[in-house]
Amino acid sequence: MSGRGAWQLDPEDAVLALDRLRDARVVLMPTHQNVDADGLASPLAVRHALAQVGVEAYPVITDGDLPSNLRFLPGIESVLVYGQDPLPDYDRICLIDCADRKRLGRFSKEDPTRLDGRVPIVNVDHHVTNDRFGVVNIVVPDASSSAEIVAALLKAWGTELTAEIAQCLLAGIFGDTLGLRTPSTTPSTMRTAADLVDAGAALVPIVDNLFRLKPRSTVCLWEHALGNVQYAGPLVWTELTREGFRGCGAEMSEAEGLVNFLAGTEGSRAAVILYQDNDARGWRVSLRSLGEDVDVSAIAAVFGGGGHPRAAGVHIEGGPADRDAFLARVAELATPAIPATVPAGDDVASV
Ligand SMILES: [Mn+2]
Repeated sequence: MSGRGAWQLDPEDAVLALDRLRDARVVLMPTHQNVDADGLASPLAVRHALAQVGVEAYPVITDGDLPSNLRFLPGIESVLVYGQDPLPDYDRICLIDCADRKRLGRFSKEDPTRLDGRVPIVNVDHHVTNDRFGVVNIVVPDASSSAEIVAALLKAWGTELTAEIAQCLLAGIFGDTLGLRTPSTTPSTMRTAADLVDAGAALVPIVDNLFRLKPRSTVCLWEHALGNVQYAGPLVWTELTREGFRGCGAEMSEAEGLVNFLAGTEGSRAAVILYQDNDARGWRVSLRSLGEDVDVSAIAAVFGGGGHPRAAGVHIEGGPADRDAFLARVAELATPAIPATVPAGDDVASV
């Protein structure tokens, strides 16, 4: 395999991961906060695969409810919702698509020792900021999605690629690549997608549920968000308040496509959406870069966040003044550096 974005799974890592999971009684697969298609469909695919070798595995939603647009995924009835469903007695953790094991919603917040390594963690991810916290780490930043990595992993495991598994994996790939449209989409992403369709994945439910169908509450939420759009230097930004969500009867996942919509705004360099926390003590922030010259994962890292160069996230604490200071700093960081033109011999103090 060669060409842009070519990567290969380390076969030894694949074997190690299977060894670590196959001898488990029960594998728990907590998903990242505000779970998306890749974050849920990839663990679901692994659940189906482990069932073939007689191992039980359960994906867990770690904050909020099951997003309604992901209910079409095969096996969704096995997904546990933290705080609603009792957790099974597990002896292995498999984190997929989780760059940061400390940000797993209430699962990590209510008992951080769950992720201190006492229960061995298998870590599968494609975020460049993943700090390889597992006993086995399969981290491939060049992969478009965790689902693309899992597709390679299951091939290495000799898993039978059923229609259910194919549907989960294609949903994950489509979710993260916006339907094979992002710069992270490579020829091999497309080949994997084609293989999944060959194996029985159905395109229409994926496109309908991830991109086309929306409840009226989503239109209401977008109206609210677009009505508050502001421009600050190189930034286009908006804020979604608790009242906005409540007034529209909308859930968090209904805002997902908004930041990508704003990221197409000509004349800006980065798009920012602030989602007010439920306790109003801060904001979850989504960042998107409009061009290759702005690395939003580097900007997010300044504030303790992370992600990909073109799409990143961070959490900020405080009130409106902290929010404004944050936006001013992000605007500064997204502004192209002006080459130094200070004439030789000039006094620094006069600059
Ligand atoms: Mn992902």
